[in-house]
Amino acid sequence: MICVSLGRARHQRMIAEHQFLVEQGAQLVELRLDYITRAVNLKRLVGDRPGPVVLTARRKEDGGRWEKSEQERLMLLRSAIATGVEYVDIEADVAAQIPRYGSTKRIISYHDFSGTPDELEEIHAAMAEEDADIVKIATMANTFSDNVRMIKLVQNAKIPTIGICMGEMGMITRILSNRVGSPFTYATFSADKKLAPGQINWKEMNNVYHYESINPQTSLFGVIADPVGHSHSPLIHNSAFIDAGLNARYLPLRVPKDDLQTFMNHCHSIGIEGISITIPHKEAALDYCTQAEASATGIGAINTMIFNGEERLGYNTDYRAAMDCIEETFSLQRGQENSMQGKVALILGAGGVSRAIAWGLRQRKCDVYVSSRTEERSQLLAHEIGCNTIPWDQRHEVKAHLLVNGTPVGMHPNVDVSPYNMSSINEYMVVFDTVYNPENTVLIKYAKQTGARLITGVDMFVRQAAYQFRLFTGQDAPTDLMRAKIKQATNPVRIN
Ligand code: SKM
Repeated sequence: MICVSLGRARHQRMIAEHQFLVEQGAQLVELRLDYITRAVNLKRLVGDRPGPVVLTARRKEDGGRWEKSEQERLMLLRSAIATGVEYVDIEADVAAQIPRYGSTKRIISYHDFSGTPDELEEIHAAMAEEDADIVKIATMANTFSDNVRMIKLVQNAKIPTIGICMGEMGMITRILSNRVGSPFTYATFSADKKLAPGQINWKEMNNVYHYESINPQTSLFGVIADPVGHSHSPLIHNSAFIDAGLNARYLPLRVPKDDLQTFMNHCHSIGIEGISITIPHKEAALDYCTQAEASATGIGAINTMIFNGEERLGYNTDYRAAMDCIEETFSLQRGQENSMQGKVALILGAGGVSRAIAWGLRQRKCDVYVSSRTEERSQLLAHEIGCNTIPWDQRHEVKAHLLVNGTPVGMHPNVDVSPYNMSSINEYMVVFDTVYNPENTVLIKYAKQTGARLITGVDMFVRQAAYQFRLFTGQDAPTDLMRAKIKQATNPVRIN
């Protein structure tokens, strides 16, 4: 079950949104009384409620907005119980002052906005002693292992427990609540109204993650990145899993650069079977592979890892996807050696994706120039892969058949910039922008205006994800659906 948190300043708005949520199918709604700016009128708020509620009035130190006295707050919680609401959320340190009464269930809660304490089990045990029907612990995740500790706590608890790690890093604990045996999870009503850090929108929980049907048998995959919120991989992989009728889910896994080792140590213990890998981990992740395909070793980076017992298998589906796009656009035979001989490519950027494309083009005997704003990075890439470099301010001087943007220039939210001038693009060129959000970058617009042939980031993104889907599931991906989903998400609807 999902409990949708609602916090509005006015009774009328709270009541209306509660009604709306119930009409939309919400089974449980948390009314945050601390958001109401006037005196709380419980009779008005819940007297004629459309569905079950959790009532709470959160103090400032617990991330709430309660401004009045503590005495008034405790009175309000006692009154909430007296009105017979389904649940009241009471912080562990005041639980003894609020007696059980009637059929109202007690959620005994604990919040820590700075971290996940070492003594999690002891805190949980003390909370369970407070006449709890449900224990709820919400702490900030600072490393991936905080999620793992929280998940284990919930799985081993003798009393119904909701264990949530807050922040982007803790999102998986919210999505996996059902799987690990929590009575419910929390989600926000609208994306712009997050009542706790890392809270996921209710619609997204249903439409992207299909929360209600996640269970202990669900296979888990995900994307590791830092940050991870911008990634559309969860959207397209989850759509594909659901379309294929698979009991599998794909999670956003925020893993900071220096937390990769911790992630690798623990991901198996929570059942993750395979991952996509993006910035900043593509190069470092290769070192964790027990085996990697030859192209991945040649490139020096992977974007996919499959966990198979003790084995960690590395793949680079960016490379395969980019080469498919290029070979198709130049009408070349797939995988043929020398197929790009006599052609010149200019690659902007020297990160993971540029590396994969440069390597693939060199295999096909293309004459490759790499240009990066950080000269040392392009020098290193050129040295390792065997290609040329050109200083960033001279990039327009290369007469290229193929221009590739492997930089994030033009990516959301800085969508008004291009890494290359329109005056240097001509109709005989192929312009390949690896940025997929938005699809229609300024560079792609320039290419369209000049009549150049195009490869967009969406073309490549869908193909690399389709290869990943095959590695994850052994089945062919529903590519049309994946393309439709990503296009919907990255091409804003124009209202005339
Ligand atoms: O190579 C891909 C990766 O598989 C996923 C991704 C994303 O989720 O944004 C981007 C690319 O790096």
